[in-house]
Amino acid sequence: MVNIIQPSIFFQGVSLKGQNIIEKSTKIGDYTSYYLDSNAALAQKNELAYSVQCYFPVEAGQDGGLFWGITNISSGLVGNEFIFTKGHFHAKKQCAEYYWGLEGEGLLILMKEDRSFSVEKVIPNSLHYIRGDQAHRLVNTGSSVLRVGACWGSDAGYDYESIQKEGFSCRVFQYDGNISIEKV
Ligand code: PAN
Ligand code: ZN
Repeated sequence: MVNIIQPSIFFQGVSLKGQNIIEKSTKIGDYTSYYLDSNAALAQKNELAYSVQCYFPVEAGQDGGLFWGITNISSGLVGNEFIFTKGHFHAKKQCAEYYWGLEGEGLLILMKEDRSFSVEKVIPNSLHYIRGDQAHRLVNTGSSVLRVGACWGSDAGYDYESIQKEGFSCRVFQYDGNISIEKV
């Protein structure tokens, strides 16, 4: 008799449910200094900025494994700046990642170490290949939650430090109802 293993992880709409799904929430107050208007960020410190549901089937750092996640970014502004993820480089610069749009609308900022950047529109069913040498940040420019799927190597690791210190060379604002993408 072959024992058929029943699936233990399911999509519920655009959410991931099941065994071993880890959820992590980040409030605006967890990264106030990342926003241009850090005082506005402080005033909104208790607001949820984004949550991530992750599936880590192997240990972090293990060569050749894959991690999977869904990021849910709140809609809204901090001052005039749209809410975004912290963003990071991968510790291993050869490790790429896929993002894809599930719900809502936003922008993916991709920045190389020389601070040159490109901006991709994220919409439902859009697929985004992030090269290993590109820092990546999602910005919710829409009026509802932006949900984005991700798949990356378990050995990729994270380098948040350079973004924390230097920031991204591109910021996205709203002025008079218009989206303004600015080089900084
Ligand atoms: C994603 C990100 C997720 C949250 O799973 O970790 O969107 O963004 P920050 O990690 O920048 O806070 C990913 O890119 N993993 O590699
Ligand atoms: Zn990543």
